[in-house]
Amino acid sequence: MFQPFVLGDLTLRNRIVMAPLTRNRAIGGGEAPNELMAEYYRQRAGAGLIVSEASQISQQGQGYVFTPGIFTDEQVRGWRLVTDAVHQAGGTIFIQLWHVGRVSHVSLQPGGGAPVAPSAIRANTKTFIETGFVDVSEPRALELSEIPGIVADYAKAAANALAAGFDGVEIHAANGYLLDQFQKDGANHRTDAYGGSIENRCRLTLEVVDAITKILPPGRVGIRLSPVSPANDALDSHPQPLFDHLVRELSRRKLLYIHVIEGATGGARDVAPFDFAALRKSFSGAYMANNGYDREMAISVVASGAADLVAFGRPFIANPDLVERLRLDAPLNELDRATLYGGGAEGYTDYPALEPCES
Ligand code: 8OZ
Repeated sequence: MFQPFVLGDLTLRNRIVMAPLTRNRAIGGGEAPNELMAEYYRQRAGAGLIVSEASQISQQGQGYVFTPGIFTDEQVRGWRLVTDAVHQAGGTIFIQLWHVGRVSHVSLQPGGGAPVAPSAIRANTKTFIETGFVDVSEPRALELSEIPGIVADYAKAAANALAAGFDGVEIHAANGYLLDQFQKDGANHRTDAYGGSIENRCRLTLEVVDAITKILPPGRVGIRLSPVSPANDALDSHPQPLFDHLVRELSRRKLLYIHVIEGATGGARDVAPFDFAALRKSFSGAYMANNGYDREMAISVVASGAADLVAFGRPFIANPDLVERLRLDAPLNELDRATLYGGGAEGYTDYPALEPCES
């Protein structure tokens, strides 16, 4: 786990990944990353790979206040601060490309309009806006004619990611956001080419993959999936055949990795039966395991060959030097939940690293 790992044409310093983590620090206007964010990521460059916090590909794709975007020139310039800082520290960083779909609020949408979704079904979930936590707004179903524009927004965001200096991109197709809403029959009741059969429900995700892999080689593109997670109220009645199909199609397209949330996001690993090993078996690229791993579980999943990479989320928030702490089996700092979302440096860049040993 602590040895370099060859991922496609990249050599990572170890197999430990910093998972994407929403922190809402793009507070200076225009949802652009800033020096504070660059410092936060620089501190965590000891990870084999950093996957950035989810970053909206368009204004329509934003669902929470102060999350960074990757669709304006100002945002690209802000991300350049981050990628330069991580690269100077010897790290590797991908950006996670995000469209929230129905998990949004009118106050964040262009012209104060309704958030968009595969179907006009409101999710039973909350978001946070400037005034605090609120129910998400009633969405409207996307017109068939609007879908090519969303695919084009993903492609433009991928081109922007290259311009900002990222080593690759991760497509966020998990946690009940737009692509997962299309994938899962609990949120997708469409009767056109994007609804109904498994093939139709995976169509948008695969169109996004195909558009992005015209901008970057597939060996620089990963994807995040959460087959059985109830996050943001998107569930499927038969997740195994759905995700077996999707992963076979991703394998055909030679994507770099699948990043799999095993169980309920940030919760129970055994929330529903699912054969994750079957996904690994049908995928030609790397398997990145995520969800509730500790040191022992991570070492064992890598040693058994069940995963190539292990992503840690919350432990990376409180432990900028997480890799070093895991290597030494040193104690971990505790997470402060009050400073997770929004605010400034407190609870963001002020978690201490281990004191260097005297030698
Ligand atoms: C926590 C808060 C807001 C968004 C996800 C992007 O669950 C998120 C997210 C997590 O994937």
